Amino acid sequence: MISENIEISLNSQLKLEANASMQYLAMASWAEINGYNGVASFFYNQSEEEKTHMLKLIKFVNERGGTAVIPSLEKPESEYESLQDLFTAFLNSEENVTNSVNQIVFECLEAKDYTVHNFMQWYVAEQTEEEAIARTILDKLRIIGSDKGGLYLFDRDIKNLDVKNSDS
Ligand code: OFO
Repeated sequence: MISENIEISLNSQLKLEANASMQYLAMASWAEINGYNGVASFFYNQSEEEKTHMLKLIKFVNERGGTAVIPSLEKPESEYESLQDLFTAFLNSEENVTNSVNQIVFECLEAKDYTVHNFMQWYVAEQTEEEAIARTILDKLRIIGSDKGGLYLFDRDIKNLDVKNSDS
């Protein structure tokens, strides 16, 4: 059985994952409209991943005797100035999720709830990986700048990252 406070935190985490999923769908759509099909595929994939993160939480809360609250959807940001802008928003979103994951881990330790603490370790590892991907991509984009040929190759090559990504 989970405590009421932890149930509230897990429910707010699953809402964050749901919003991230919608946010990445909007990013995928922006990329598609702007001719970056590789980037679009990266974000469609990310959106699916976040949905699975949300589902994992829903099932866990229900299995532990709590009640998962299915959240309403917030309208995501759908305008971006550039790929740099898009991936900066991606990193910010992931950092936001990481902060929330860390906060729950802290609450678990305080409440001595080692079951939820153990469950959350999967999210800790996942966030480390996703933030690293976001930073690597931003580093590459910084080197490319506004070079059109570079952006074309970047869009083509992000598919390789995509494959690695879809394993998680
Ligand atoms: Fe990357 O947000 Fe889920 O965990």
